[in-house]
Amino acid sequence: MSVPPEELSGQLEVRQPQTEAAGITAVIKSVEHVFSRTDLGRGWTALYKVNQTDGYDCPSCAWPDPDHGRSAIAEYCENGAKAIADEVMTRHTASPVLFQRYSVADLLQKTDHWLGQQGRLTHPMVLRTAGKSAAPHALHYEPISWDEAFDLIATELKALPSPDEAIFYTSGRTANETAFLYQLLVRMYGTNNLPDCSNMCHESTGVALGETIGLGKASIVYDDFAKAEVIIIMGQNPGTNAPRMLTALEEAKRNGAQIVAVNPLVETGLLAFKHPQKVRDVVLGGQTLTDLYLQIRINTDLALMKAVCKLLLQEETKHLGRVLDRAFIDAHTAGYDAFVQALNGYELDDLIRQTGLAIEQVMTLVEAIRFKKRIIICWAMGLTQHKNAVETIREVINLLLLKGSIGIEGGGVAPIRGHSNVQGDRTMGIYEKPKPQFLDALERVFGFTAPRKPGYDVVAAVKAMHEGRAKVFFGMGGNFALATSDTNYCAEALQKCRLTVHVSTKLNRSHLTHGQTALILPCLGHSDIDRQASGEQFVTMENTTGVVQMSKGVVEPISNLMLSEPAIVAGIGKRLRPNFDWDACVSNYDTIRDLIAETIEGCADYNAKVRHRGGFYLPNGPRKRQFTTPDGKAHFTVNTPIVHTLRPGELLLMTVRSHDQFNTTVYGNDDRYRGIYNERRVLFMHPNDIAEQGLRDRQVVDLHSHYAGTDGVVQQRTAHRFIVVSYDIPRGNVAAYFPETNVLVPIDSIADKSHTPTSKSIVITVTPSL
Ligand SMILES: Nc1nc2c(c(=O)[nH]1)N[C@H]1C(S)=C(S)[C@@H](COP(=O)(O)OP(=O)(O)OC[C@H]3O[C@@H](n4cnc5c(=O)[nH]c(N)nc54)[C@H](O)[C@@H]3O)O[C@H]1N2
Ligand SMILES: Nc1nc2c(c(=O)[nH]1)N[C@H]1C(S)=C(S)[C@@H](COP(=O)(O)OP(=O)(O)OC[C@H]3O[C@@H](n4cnc5c(=O)[nH]c(N)nc54)[C@H](O)[C@@H]3O)O[C@H]1N2
Ligand SMILES: [Mo]
Repeated sequence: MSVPPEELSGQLEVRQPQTEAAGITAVIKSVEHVFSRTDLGRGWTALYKVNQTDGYDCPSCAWPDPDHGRSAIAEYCENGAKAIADEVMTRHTASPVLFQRYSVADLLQKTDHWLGQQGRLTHPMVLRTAGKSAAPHALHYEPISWDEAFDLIATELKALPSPDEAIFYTSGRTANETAFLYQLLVRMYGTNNLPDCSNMCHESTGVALGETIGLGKASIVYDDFAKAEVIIIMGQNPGTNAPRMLTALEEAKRNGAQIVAVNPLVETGLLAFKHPQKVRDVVLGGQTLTDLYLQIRINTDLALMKAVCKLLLQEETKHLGRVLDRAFIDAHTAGYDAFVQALNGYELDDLIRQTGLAIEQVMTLVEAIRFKKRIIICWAMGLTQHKNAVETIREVINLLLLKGSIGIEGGGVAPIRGHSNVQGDRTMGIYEKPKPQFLDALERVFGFTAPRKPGYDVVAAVKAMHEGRAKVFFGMGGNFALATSDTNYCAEALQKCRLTVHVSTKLNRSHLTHGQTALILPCLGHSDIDRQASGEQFVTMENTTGVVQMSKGVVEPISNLMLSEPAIVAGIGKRLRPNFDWDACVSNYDTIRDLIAETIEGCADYNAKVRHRGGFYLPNGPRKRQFTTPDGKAHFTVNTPIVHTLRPGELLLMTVRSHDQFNTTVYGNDDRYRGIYNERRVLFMHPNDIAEQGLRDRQVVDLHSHYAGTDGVVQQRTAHRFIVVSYDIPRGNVAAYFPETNVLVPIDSIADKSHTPTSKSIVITVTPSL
């Protein structure tokens, strides 16, 4: 068994969804979370220093810190506090005693919540299955020394017939220094097999923005929120996943901005916000945030964008020169005529019907932006994880280009990143398809021949392991087995490896779906003090708006056997490529930063610039209307909506995060804002769909996906035991939490071009559970 146990708590409680986010409850919850898991001194130190200029980067999301004036209390939110509590907790440790007590098979029976609750990993551990009895209950992880662990990894890597048979995954908490050193080692070894969590996250954004404006990052800075006239938030749940964004939205609102939400669910954080640090809000009630809530059907955002563009073109004929920015279109863009021509081929009614919205609602949005230019569009996983995600995001760009809203104050594109340093990891070269210029720079600075063949992304990596084309898996953080699609297939893939290695802070299911030999290597987290030969070190991270700044741990590591991530990379590097001075890099991270400065564009004087209070902004062409496409223009594109025609009994499922989780780390079983308590195995469903399916509210059901493989044979995948909850969601659409539902997403069901698993549109059927 590799999927999490499919059991119900038996204690589900459903209340009314909340109508206001944050507030004093959030403050209490956050403090509770930290102090229930650690001692007072550690807890305060950790909370007090998060996101301060002399502190460390919150391990939760990638939301930027204000450029001026950080809150004196602390720049953290409830969910940041949970992430911190999870990292600084001292009550328990996942030490060798735990592994002695529980076999791998025992641990597999536990829930992910339980695994996480065991606390920080303290010792390097090894599992050797060769020659052991096949009985899974006999298999235990045992302690191993760091030297032996490094030797083992180097020996296995050297023994591979080709470096392309090894896979080096990265999750998004890894700092720039680690990321740079790690990709260097991997490329010196000879492969570009560097898949990362971006492949499952904002890859569609990167592809779409790369094609249209030349840079796959946000074009706005923090202060633009306060200057915007309209902010459109599509497919994102900031109240849960980027709570500090609500502060920026509140400020925008106070300055007169209109806020529009586009989401199949009415998410609490988008409705109203009580600022926990403002007495007025706490006493009098919070700010209403959203002026217009468009409760759209799943994956019809492209149709909505098209309808809006069509209406804007009509408005322009009525108000000549006032709606579109002709000067910008003429000077800075290409492809306008083809775009308009294709748009003329669509009927407005057809487009709007797909979305499930009323024409009046769409018209309200058009009226909100008709004469405005300072428009920001934000988005996250609700747009990126569909088959046509790249085209949907390109259509968002079409709208902004019509309005001339990119590269101006208070306007632009704002994809909201997930993991705290996922953006920095890419800047540092964690990418399976590196640009030739990047590899040229590596060769110039380091004097070796870099591999030029593109490597595997996440989905390609899983298939390569499953088909025996890759034999070693190395994970720099993350929880690969549970985060990827098709959980069982992915677990089988890992189990076919000769060696699986995980550099981790916490025990997770990927450690339990292991290769023939497996290693767990415990590393320091963001909050831990990192001491090396030259003294205490800091690292650097990049946030959503492209600001790079320092992060320095503040609490004493709970085990002296943990190593920093750079030290782990160097330990392997010394054995694999001994002619490079890995020790110099580890003894003082300034050495790594000097190498970053020499290699990476925009990072000159890195060591000096990151020492400035608040860090520095990386170069960003689109922000200055310098589009870094081959012809220097921003591109209009022609995109086609997908019409989901569901057969009787079929539903379209999106997999979302609860308020009590960080990706695969489950902090608790509540989802307070949506009114769900004590249970994660729930299926949100429209009351009429419940009736139509012959079900009743709270009935226990199994979910099935049906997918024709490349051979045309339809395969059924099942996730068992979910409780139907009647909810305000469009007809035909359902929602459930990830990762429990990943088992339903077939490995081949991916977005065009970006290859992101289609985690937000899975056709399923539902049957009563036996
Ligand atoms: N506390 C906490 N913070 C996190 C994370 C976490 O797990 N916990 N994860 C981090 C990571 S890695 C990421 S990537 C981000 C994720 O942040 P989000 O993208 O906000 O996360 P999801 O829960 O996947 O929510 C997607 C939202 O899109 C909506 N949606 C789904 N399908 C569609 C659609 O077709 N159209 C539209 N318009 N909306 C749709 C859903 O209703 C939901 O509100 O958060 C980061 N921050
Ligand atoms: N169905 C479905 N699937 C999804 C998604 C979805 O919306 N729906 N979202 C996708 C997205 S957006 C993402 S980003 C991926 C996430 O995929 P991953 O990044 O692979 O998963 P996480 O759950 O964030 O990883 C958690 C583990 O990271 C380790 N860890 C935590 N902090 C550190 C650290 O500082 N250093 C190291 N070395 N390890 C650390 C801990 O051991 C912990 O168990 O999942 C994707 N999968
Ligand atoms: Mo993500």
